Amino acid sequence: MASKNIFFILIAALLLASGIIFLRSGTFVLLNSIGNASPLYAGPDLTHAGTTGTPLHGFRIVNIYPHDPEAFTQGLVFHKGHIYEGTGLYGHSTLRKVEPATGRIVKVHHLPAKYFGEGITICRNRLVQLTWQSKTGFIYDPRSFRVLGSFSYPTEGWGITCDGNNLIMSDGTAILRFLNPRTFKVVKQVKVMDRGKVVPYVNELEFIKGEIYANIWDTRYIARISPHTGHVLGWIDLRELYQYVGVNRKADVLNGIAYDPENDRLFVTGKYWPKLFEIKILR
Ligand SMILES: [Ca+2]
Repeated sequence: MASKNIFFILIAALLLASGIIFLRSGTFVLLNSIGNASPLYAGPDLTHAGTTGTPLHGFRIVNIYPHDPEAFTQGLVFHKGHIYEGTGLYGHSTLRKVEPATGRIVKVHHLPAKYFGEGITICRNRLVQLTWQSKTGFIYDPRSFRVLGSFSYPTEGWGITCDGNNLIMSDGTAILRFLNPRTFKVVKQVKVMDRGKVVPYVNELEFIKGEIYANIWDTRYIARISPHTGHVLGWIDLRELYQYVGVNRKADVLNGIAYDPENDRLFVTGKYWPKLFEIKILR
């Protein structure tokens, strides 16, 4: 009887040991695969910023406006007195027209649940909205939000803006592609670099006075980028904005840049942020 018990204890111990070995090897594989993945971008190298490095800009808050805290902001544009906003997530993606001063949504279009909405822009009186991994962009009448058509692209879709002639889109890498707004063919591309270092995760975009302003995903900085070379001309440090967003909320990263050229007003917000900020860049 005793030998039978010892036999079962041995079997149990063997099963336990092999289970532990299996789990450990599984964990090892998991850790190893994460370890081998390309490291996340840690943000701009500001070692020499403001001295010999890329210029670093502060900012001043001009106005604080309400923003829908349920908006997972992926695209932001100012057009004829209104903010146009694209939001993301499957089943929640929208295109909306918003009153800047109140945050009131005056028009909304819901994307089909299979699309994850991304950047938006208005180019030659056509509103364009990208989707994240569906390789599909939608074209709308900016007044009625009527879908006028769609186009496809071979990459992910992240941010989009318009330089007056071409669409400029980001895809999560350091590459910015310039597309003909009628044919959607790539006419040029640049790689975003900061003093020889690649800047990946280029996200929401805005073309402002001959430069491309870009949120760099998961950082609290906006890059000023030359559309000619892709070089970073300056970093805007928006870390201080986070204190106005609230610490106990689900507020996510800074994302969303819009510009009112007539009144030289710059607006920024973030995913699930309860505020839209009008700011001035300090130079
Ligand atoms: Ca924008």
